[in-house]
Amino acid sequence: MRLKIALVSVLCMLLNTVACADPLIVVGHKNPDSDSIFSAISLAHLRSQQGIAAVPVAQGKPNPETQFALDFFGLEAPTLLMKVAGRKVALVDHNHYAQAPDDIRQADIVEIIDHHNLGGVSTAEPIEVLIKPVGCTSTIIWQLYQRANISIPPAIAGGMLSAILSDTLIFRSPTTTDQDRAAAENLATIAHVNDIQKYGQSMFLAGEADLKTAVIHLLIHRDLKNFEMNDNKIAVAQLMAVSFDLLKDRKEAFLEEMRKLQKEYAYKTVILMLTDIKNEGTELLLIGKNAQHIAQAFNLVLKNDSVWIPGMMSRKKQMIPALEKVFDKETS
Ligand SMILES: [Mn+2]
Repeated sequence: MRLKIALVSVLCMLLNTVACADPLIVVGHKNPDSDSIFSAISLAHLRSQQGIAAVPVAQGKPNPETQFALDFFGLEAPTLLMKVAGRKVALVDHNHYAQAPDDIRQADIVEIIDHHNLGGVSTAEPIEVLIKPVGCTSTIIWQLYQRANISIPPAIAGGMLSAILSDTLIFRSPTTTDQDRAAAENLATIAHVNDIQKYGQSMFLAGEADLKTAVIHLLIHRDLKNFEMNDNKIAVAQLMAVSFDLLKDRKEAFLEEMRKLQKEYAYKTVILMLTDIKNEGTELLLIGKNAQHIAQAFNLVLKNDSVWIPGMMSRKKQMIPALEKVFDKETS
């Protein structure tokens, strides 16, 4: 098997055929998190092992948490690539146009592997799509490795483990499934991580090391996602921390930056979820005319542009569905 792949690559180099020269681009969402980075790395490796030339790319630099994991396991960050027109592309960890490269409509999407709601991507040809309601895209990719009976290099396994711990908040998020736990345990064994909890905590701490000092503008964009709901443009950012005070202390500065963002990009609503990992809840900061309606959707009242929602941990599973309902009744 290995020999066959090596031969194929040598042939590719000699012939330099179009198919070989134009590898599959594997890309995660904008403002990439650990899952977007490690899903791209792990899927590109899997496809390469299966004889499909593939390269992982990212639409942004790794955040401090992801960089910690890359360094810990000795992996390189994927190359930055914002333009994909004319290329063959696999989308991982997203399937919304708003989160894909800007010129994605001029690209040839050939595959989607994700764990988010279907977001309206359409294609001219039938493609491979695998979307599952699990806690992390890396869990789905782990299952693909199992099915293909292809072994995962320890470093990549460590990256995939980090993605699962990040997305599931070390299995605390309501998005966590038994499949995520099974994948994480196996990946930890491959990556020689003896204590999953301990590793996860050191990763989160590394991720929040600069919450006190980082420029507010950069912090908000660290995990900001764009959504279109009923023709309304919405931004929902999320920052989470074990040391929650580091976030709360900067609330006024966050709100000021959110007002700027709303004006600059004509958002109907800008939302920032400040999630307290230890006490399991979210301080929701809301800017927009319908901010009070959003608070009411949770039977709460907005005060000073913010509201504390106990138990709120997941943008995907808790926040976005609630917003969809509010915006269903909202005109643009
Ligand atoms: Mn993810």
